[in-house]
Amino acid sequence: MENLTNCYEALQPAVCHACLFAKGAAPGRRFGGELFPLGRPAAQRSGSGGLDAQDPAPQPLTPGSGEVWLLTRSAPGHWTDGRPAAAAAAAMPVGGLLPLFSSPAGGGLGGGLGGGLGSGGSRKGSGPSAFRLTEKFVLLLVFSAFITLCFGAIFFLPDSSKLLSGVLFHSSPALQPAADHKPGPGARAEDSAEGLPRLREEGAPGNPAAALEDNLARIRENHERALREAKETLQKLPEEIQRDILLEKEKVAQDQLRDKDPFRGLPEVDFVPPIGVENREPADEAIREKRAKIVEMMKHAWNNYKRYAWGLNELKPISKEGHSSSLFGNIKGATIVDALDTLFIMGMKNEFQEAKSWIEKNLDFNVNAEISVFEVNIRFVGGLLSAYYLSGEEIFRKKAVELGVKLLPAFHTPSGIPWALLNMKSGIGRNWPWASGGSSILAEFGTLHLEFMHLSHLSGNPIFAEKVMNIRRVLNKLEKPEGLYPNYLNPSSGQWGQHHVSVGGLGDSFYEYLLKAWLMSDKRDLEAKKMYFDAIQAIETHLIRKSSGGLTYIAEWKGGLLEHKMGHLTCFAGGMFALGADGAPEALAQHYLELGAEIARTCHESYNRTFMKLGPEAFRFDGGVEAIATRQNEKYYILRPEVIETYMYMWRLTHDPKYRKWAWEAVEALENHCRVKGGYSGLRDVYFIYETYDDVQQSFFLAETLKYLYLIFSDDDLLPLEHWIFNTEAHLLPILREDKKEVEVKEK
Ligand code: DMJ
Repeated sequence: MENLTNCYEALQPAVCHACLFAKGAAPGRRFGGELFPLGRPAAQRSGSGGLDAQDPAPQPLTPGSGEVWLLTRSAPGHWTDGRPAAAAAAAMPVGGLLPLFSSPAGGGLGGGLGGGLGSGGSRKGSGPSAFRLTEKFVLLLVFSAFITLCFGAIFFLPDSSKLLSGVLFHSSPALQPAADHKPGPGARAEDSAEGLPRLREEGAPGNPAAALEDNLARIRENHERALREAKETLQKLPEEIQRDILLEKEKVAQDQLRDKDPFRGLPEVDFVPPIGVENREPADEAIREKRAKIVEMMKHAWNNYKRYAWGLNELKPISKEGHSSSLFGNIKGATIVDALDTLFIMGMKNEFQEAKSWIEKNLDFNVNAEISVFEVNIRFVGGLLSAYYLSGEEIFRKKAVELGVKLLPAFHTPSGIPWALLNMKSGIGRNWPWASGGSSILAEFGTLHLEFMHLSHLSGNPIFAEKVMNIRRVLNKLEKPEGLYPNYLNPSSGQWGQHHVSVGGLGDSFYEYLLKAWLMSDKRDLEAKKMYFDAIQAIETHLIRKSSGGLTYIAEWKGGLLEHKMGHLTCFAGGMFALGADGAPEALAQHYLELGAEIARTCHESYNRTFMKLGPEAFRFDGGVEAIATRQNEKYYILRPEVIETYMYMWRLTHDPKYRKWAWEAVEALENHCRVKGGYSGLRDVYFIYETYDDVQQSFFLAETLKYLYLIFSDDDLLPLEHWIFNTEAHLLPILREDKKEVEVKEK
């Protein structure tokens, strides 16, 4: 505030108008005789020009908004409205150049001219005589600076040689070769405007007056463009400049990978054969048969996909054709990539080879379409990494890294929290339009960590790890309401959006990845461990409740109020609590294992209380019901894995036979209600006596549901949990040992 006062005293109102409304200035505070913000009241006093009827009312500065609001004359008799200075400046053809020279405090000469000179605005009411000597001096200074700049630009702009010859030395512009105006490869759209005066020049041979006019037009255009560009650069924050540098770096990395030699840019690695992939038959015959049944289900799903939708993303088992989801833009083959590791561990060698050769020939990421960063990461990057770690086939490593590089532009946000959606070709990202005030989603940006750490490990390039570690940094700096993580985080401000918390949709796999980051690091990532245990402690305090019928459930938290609803997605948490129990403080280890068992029981009840014996998308614990969906739009089942996933962890960690029993109930229900001639379909209503199909065989049915079922009916030495973690799409990633790295990265 002291600075503002000094500024005022030195320069007086004309110049200090902008100072008055700069960041932090108290609205309505008097400085000398001037009362008016640079908004409508001042302009109305002007008497000349004034506001057009259609002009929106200028907005006064709100305390702490940090924006400078200007009322600036853009053309005779017309006023720009009270937009932030930057926006208003951009709209000004001539006067608009002035704010370029504004002081960092947001005031300066642009504001001074806008409010004092251009308008006569607030000044005119007091008459020209009101200009003091100092003011006049300053205005003179500003004017002469502006004129000097215009003149100087003639000499320093890129085309100044032509200008000098055309204007000062009167040589004929028509003699200039037109070819030098071809836009280069890096030319931007606006550069094409450059071609315009050139054409005009060519149309005016032998007409010096027209040529002169054309040249002047060109000077004007060049001048304005140069100033626009300079203004853009000056307005960039240091972080933005830093981001541009990073973008350039990533482009170089991308170009390297696009090179003819597909393995260029990747270091050689010694592939270490994976642990626990020998596929021994279970000793118990009944279990063996059950396991064989799961393989038969996988064959039914795969063969129908192959027959009716090969190469497309998913299968429509009723219509018997391909299904494309916008989540993958026009990347193709989601089912192929998602199914790879399931095919491998089930010993479906031929199918695995078919999938591999399709990937070699057809999997293409150079697509001009918007994809979901989260979905592409968990299914495609995860699927390719897993296939590499199981088979050692280089094509999977190469494709995974290539795709990882394509996802990097999603992180070009002021905070480094990635966008949800990304155009793979342009590298332009954005967020889901429905997400709280342009926020990114916790479960999306929080579910990149495992894959990105492995991408750095396999590419020898730390950039992937840096991106996800930065996400963690941002999260750790933020205050958490009641220790909880809201589902929404704005990537521009780096602040939380709505305070909604969920262990189901929008939140779920963020918590899963904290735990697994710790486990995958061979328990060295203690920061992840702490974040995980702190988070679940807060969840237990604020979200976990017991119904009157004795069912433990995880509610959703909306700004302190509980919605007593649990999603099918939330059911993965039973497995998560049990898996993490081991790392909890001793007194709590048993507690977390029991909590996992309780969630498994509740989710089993949600299946058991339906007609189809398959669980609804969400179930409630209010209005007199427990573990039952009450809304029609929550009664569907789309072949989701989460309940079976929890059975798998509970079986592995407790060997309580009920988990195999429950898993088998699910198999029977899938066979009775979801299996159709053309594959497996989701159901629209699990409480209804007839099947109403949604006609989609989700790729995660092959990646997750069938894989977890297969593991439940296998011995524990198939993919032991001490050596592998599953990403959120059930893709396998090896634990990165400190002593014995799974893969030795060797310098080329
Ligand atoms: C899968 O794609 C993943 O498990 C994800 O984390 C959540 N949703 C689906 C399955 O329901």
